[in-house]
Amino acid sequence: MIPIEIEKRLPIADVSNKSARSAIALGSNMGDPQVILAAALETLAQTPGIILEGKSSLYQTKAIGPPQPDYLNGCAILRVAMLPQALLATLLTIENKFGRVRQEHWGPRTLDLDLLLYDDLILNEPNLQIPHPRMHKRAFVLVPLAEIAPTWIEPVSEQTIQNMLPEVDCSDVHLVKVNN
Ligand code: PH2
Ligand code: MG
Ligand code: MG
Repeated sequence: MIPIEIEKRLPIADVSNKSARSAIALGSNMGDPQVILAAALETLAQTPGIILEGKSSLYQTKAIGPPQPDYLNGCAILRVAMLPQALLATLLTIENKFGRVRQEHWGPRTLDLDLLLYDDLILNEPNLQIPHPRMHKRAFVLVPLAEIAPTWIEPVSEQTIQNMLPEVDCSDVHLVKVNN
């Protein structure tokens, strides 16, 4: 199904020819997170219909949720020739390829890929909300995203990422690996 917001903006016949810019968050706190996030980015870059346009540094972050190891978090900017639901399905397939087993809510995971932004789209579907509904509260998302997309306007708050950053506590977000 073509999301109604996109349908309104584009004649249907054009949709498959258009590309969109999307921001995603990456996280891992099981196995070797640095190896897993590097491999996940490489997998995304190799996926048909996805161009990896940017990747942030990686940060060690204190886990939010039940007690569990620290996370390694980062963000990436993708140029995608797919609609949001297809992109979500692609991200879930990559998570599964890295052995993601859905267990505890907010519990530890080998790889988590969250869709944050898709152009200036606002989408509310049962399985997919864009912008990600909690991104504005999460320093582990805003710190890496501000590195690679500081002026992107989050369409619900209509604030740029760099303006959202001072509203969150960044004291538990520590640079581990500088983007290269
Ligand atoms: N992801 C979660 C739950 N808690 N905490 C941090 N620091 N980083 C995450 O990526 C994270 C989390 C569920 O997706
Ligand atoms: Mg997540
Ligand atoms: Mg997720």
